[in-house]
Amino acid sequence: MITFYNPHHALHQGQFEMYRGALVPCHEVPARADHVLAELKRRQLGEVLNPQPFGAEALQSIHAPRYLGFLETAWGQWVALDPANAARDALPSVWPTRSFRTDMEPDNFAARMGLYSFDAGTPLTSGTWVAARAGAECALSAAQHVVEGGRSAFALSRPPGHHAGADFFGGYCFLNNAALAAQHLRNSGVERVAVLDVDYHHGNGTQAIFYDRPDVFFASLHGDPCTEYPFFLGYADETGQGAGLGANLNLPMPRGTDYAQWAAALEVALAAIGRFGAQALVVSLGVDTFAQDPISGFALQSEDYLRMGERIAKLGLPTVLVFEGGYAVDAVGVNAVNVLQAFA
Ligand code: 6XA
Ligand code: ZN
Repeated sequence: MITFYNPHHALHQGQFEMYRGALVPCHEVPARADHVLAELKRRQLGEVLNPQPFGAEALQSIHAPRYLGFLETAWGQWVALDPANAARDALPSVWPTRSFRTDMEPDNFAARMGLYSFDAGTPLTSGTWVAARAGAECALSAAQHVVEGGRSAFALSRPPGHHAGADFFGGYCFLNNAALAAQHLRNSGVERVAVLDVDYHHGNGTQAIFYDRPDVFFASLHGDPCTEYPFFLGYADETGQGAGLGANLNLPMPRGTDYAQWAAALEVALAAIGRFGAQALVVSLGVDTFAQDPISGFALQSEDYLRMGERIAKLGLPTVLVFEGGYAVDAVGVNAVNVLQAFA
């Protein structure tokens, strides 16, 4: 399996996230990707390449230009407010909820942070834009590899992407790497693409991006949003809208779900992807379903990721795998690479 690795990922290094009323050290740390890279190399799983550069059009295939413009310039604006800000990350603290307007862009920086985000757990740092853009280029490069006839490719993207929408960040995500890969496949002539999201958390950004489209099927296995982040999307009755009706499948599961239960839901998702007639697959590969994950509630064991990779490979589709969550830092490499090795 070829890997596209983001050489700039460590430039995004948040200090604190808001959690239960306190600023706590970020869970989404550079060591996560370092461990995956080390394990890939240890098992000699295949070439590791830097991504190719892609222009603004590639990002604009999914993201709103005004949002991209904000992300690119946000750090400079944050430091311009106060030079002391250079030593602290920017976190949003005010949001336009129901009854507020979102069609205009206030001048105030805090207001724009809120306009373009949905939580206070996602710090924007000095290197966020460069890291997120290179991470997106990993996903685009992996998709391009598959377009050129490769059976599969892994995007070792960091920061993750599946919570990011067309014009908002949150859930540690800024650019939706999986959506960018899926759209790149579409733009390259693949008519029907499926996204399978196996991260513990519902991929609300990916779902929202494709919700009214019949050409990209989104299937997600995740912790029940009644109790689990991101809470406000990911329910089983969300099946798509308009031309996209029937092209969205949510399979929420309770805390404590083990691999036997999880694998039964995977069968449901894979059968639906088969019926949809997908010609290529994008996997949002989060490994925060691991029993020891510090912020999640499923009970998967390291060996289960081998079974997961083997089963997804049986679909027989050209596949782009994109790294998402997983915070049991010491086990993230083994678990993610188990999926990749078994897939390959
Ligand atoms: C709340 C939890 C964010 C979850 C991020 C994640 N701060 N998403 O792993 O897949
Ligand atoms: Zn997650």
